[in-house]
Amino acid sequence: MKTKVLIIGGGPAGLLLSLLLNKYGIDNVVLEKKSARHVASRIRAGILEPGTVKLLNRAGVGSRIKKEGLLHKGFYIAHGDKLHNISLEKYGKKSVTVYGQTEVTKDLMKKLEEIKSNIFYNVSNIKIHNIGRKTKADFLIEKNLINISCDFVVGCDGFHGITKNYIPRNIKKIFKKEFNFGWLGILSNTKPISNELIYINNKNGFALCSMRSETRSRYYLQCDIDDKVENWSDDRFWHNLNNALPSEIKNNLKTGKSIEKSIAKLRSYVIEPMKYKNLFLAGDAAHIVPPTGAKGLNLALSDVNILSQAFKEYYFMNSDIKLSNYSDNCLEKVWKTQRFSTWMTYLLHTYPKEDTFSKKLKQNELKNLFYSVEAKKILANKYLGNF
Ligand code: FAS
Ligand code: PHB
Repeated sequence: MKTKVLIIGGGPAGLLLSLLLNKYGIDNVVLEKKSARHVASRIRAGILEPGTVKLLNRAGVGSRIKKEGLLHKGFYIAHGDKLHNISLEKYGKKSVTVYGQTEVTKDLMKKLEEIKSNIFYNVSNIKIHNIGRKTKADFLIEKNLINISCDFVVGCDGFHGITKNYIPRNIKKIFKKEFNFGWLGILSNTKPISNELIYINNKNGFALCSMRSETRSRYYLQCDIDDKVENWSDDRFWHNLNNALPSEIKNNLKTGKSIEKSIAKLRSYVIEPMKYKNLFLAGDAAHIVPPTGAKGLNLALSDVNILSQAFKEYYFMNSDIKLSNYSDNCLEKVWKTQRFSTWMTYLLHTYPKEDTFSKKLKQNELKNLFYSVEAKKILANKYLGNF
């Protein structure tokens, strides 16, 4: 087999890259280790920045987002039993769209199937050879060993992927931070408590009231780093969430059976560079941000946008300038996003062993945020993806 761009990983980054390259007429193959069913069932992010919606539209997968996505003109921050509205429309002149990553993935998979793109699922044992020139890979599907040669390899294989391992140790620099708490998330077919997201910081820590539709809610509670889902019955979750809610809305909470419950670890992680010879990293394969700022998916698709344009210029304008600058261009936005997501996480979570001085500082920062137009403008624009 032969292709121009070999994409390792068929999550949102890999699928969107494949779709954009197909659109430009650039031959590519996606190798995904899980089944299509598994990939389409993952529950992850929920917020699309306006730039991401525009990009998905350009890729030809925007129609369901337009029909089913919920336009949100702002969100709330609850602190000290008060709700404070942060208007995205007033301070950032745009809105975000609530539309689950699961649905984005399904839309990408459907479109790629329609155009009969080359995606191999249930792939194992991928080995990449000769990074730099005459690059090829071999992999197993069931027990068949398949060999493929390519011009470029793109690692869209997420945090636990293999592609980053092909950047030599003496070249690669890893920056990481583990947060000593996690997010316990629940999905329920219940009417969301509010028509906009509510980020909560209270004495027990962080909580988030989000949604996937007008009849499906997504809630999160801050939990201990080593907590287990089995420690959390639905009743315990609803009881703790209710405690976290500001008094004025407690009675609006509709509880019900969870249809998904999971704990996500919070971490920040960046690999530099995101390129080595003809190997590129995009999305979670290169960086992880804490989900507080709703950035992970949006940042992953931003990398793909930059990389797809670079491939287009390479193949059709015979210019490798954008490919050469890919890593620097992405890392500029990656670190701004890390800064924003880390700040949102600091502001809204209770850190174990946090001293009283830091707590006072945080309360003052929140107070400044609620009463300063400038601070709201900055928050609204970063939340919209305008860094
Ligand atoms: P992904 O991890 O989605 O996809 C990588 C793909 O590569 C997977 O399909 C995997 O099976 C495949 N793969 C891995 N190793 C492979 C190998 N060796 N060979 C072939 N394929 C391989 N972001 C937000 O904005 N908001 C959120 O609330 C949020 N919640 C999250 C919750 C969890 C539990 C996790 C893990 C992430 C969350 N994120 C959130 C971030 C998430 O949405 C990512 O940013 C997004 O999935 C990134 O997409 P990809 O880069 O495609 O990586
Ligand atoms: C979600 O709905 O999953 C979600 C929303 C906003 C965030 C994080 C997660 O900041």
